[in-house]
Amino acid sequence: MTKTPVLYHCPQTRGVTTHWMNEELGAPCEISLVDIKKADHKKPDYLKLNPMGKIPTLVHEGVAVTEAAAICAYLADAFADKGLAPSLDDPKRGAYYRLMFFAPSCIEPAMLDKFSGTVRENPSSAGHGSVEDVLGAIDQALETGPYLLGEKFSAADVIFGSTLNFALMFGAFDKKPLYTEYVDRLLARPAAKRSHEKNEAYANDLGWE
Ligand SMILES: N[C@@H](CCC(=O)N[C@@H](CS)C(=O)NCC(=O)O)C(=O)O
Repeated sequence: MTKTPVLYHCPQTRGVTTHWMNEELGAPCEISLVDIKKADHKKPDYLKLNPMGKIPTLVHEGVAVTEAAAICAYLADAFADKGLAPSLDDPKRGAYYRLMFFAPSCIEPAMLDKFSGTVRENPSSAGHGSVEDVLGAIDQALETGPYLLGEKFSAADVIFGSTLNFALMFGAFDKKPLYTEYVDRLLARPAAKRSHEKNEAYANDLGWE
């Protein structure tokens, strides 16, 4: 690892997920605040890094990584000594990838369907199927615990847990104990608490109410 990675971040956005990941790793990234309320994320220099004009973005060794799940996966591998990703020869690597990418591919669109009241006429043609199928798969992923891969916390929990937390916070999914106990376990982690405190300070620094 030569250069310091820069995490372009804004409080109260999905950037909070990657900020928490950074804290889990001992905060190796420099944080560059992007004020979404001033539309900094739509300025030409930022759009060169993230053509979607979305938060978060990571830049490392001159390469931009976008998409919160990709950033978490990238950081877990870049700082592999921190043990947040199973090693390449660990059989758990498959479950790790599956659950990490299940969050943006399936949990997030199911959450948005619930918000918008969208009922898919043909769930077979939707990548996430139906909300019921997604909830069933979440139940199965959480039934062993305490973390997705069992006893060991991983970057997959950061993405999966953050996405589930958003869905619960915004009332998309029922707050059943299987979900709330898992999310509470994650939010009680020292790194998640530190991230929360720092994000409150960032919002203050940006002059947000
Ligand atoms: N698929 C992206 C989604 C990122 C995203 O939607 N970020 C929101 C904040 S939560 C954003 O930047 N919205 C600003 C906009 O689209 O103008 C990811 O997972 O990183």
